[in-house]
Amino acid sequence: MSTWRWDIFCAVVDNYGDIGVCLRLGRQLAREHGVQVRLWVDDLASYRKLAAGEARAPDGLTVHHWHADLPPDALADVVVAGFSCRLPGAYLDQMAARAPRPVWINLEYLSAESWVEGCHRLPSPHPRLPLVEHFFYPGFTARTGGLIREAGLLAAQRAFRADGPAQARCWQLLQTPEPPAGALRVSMFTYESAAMAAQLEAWAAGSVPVWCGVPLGRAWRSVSAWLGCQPAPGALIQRGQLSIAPLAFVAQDDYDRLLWSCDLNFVRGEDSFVRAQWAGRPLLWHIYPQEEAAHRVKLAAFLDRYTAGLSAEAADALRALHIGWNDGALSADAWQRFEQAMPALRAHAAQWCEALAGREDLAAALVDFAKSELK
Ligand code: TRH
Repeated sequence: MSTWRWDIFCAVVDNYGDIGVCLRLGRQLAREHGVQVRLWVDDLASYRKLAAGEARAPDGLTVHHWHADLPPDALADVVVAGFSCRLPGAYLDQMAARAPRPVWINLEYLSAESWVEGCHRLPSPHPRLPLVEHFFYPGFTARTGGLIREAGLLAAQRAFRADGPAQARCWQLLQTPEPPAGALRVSMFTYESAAMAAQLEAWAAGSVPVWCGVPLGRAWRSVSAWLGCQPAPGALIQRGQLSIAPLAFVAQDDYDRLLWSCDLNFVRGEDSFVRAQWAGRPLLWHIYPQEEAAHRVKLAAFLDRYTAGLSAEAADALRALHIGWNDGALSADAWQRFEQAMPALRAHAAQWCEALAGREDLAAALVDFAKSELK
């Protein structure tokens, strides 16, 4: 469908997840489905941060600054509103005047909650214009839109894990020495957390060496408050059994490689949370906090799905660490229990990843849906 044109709109609310998801999707549509994609983002700086180091966008993808007067033309066959952002009125008018009318998709936030299946692909007519928007939900089951997963992702991961020089390049880009041999490797990409100090203390006082790599940013603020200093990338700070490495922020593909290199990944938001699942290793999800604690329901729904098939001890340990982290109050034995469950959690994470990889990915599901609407 190389003659197809897609417009993806991305309004950056905060942080990097909005552009992270839209960019990944745009890239994959261009690379694997041969469609022409224009990605309209209202904050180009956030795009540049994630794309840094990449030679260029793949053929078929162009990235544009979305501001009040743009885009000038509604030419696309398929229009995706990232995270259901509001499309400009003039653009909607042009969509309505176009024949045939474009397929209009509101790409929603990822949730493991079961109601998502009932809302996935639901149409909603525009109140004024002859247009229909469709709600499209990413998710974990066959009755949702699936997750972003590029072709060859798991093969690339296996190749990387067997490739010493590629691993060395990755540490170089992260501006840190390779972690000490034998240490448990943890990446820490969370928000600020009241639980951070208890977590770091548990590692420092533990029985095994732990290396914790922390990308500069929000998690780093909590880590540096605990350390009482502000070291730059390249430093390795020792506290008991714990070594802490500040990491440079790298391009998305290199962040994937960091996740592949670690035994345990602390992640957040939406995109890093999904990428940690593709890494096939244990993870801790620091969910994006929402009004009226709505995120707790979302977290519980994910934990219910994710823990199916785990032993009761491993499931309880996983839950305790997640709830402690997200509530900002880690119980005294939360880490020890998690650590004991690590072998079971590791085997489970690999199985979870394989099982998810057997489902249709989000880009393919979007293309199938658009085809069925355009026919
Ligand atoms: O940054 P996030 O917290 O993003 C979001 C936004 O807050 C958004 O408003 C909210 O709706 C959403 O979460 C749920 O977390 P996320 O989604 O994990 O996005 C981070 C992106 O940053 C992801 O694409 C990976 C990328 N990244 C890099 O490219 N390089 C890096 O070095 C690191 C640490 C991350």
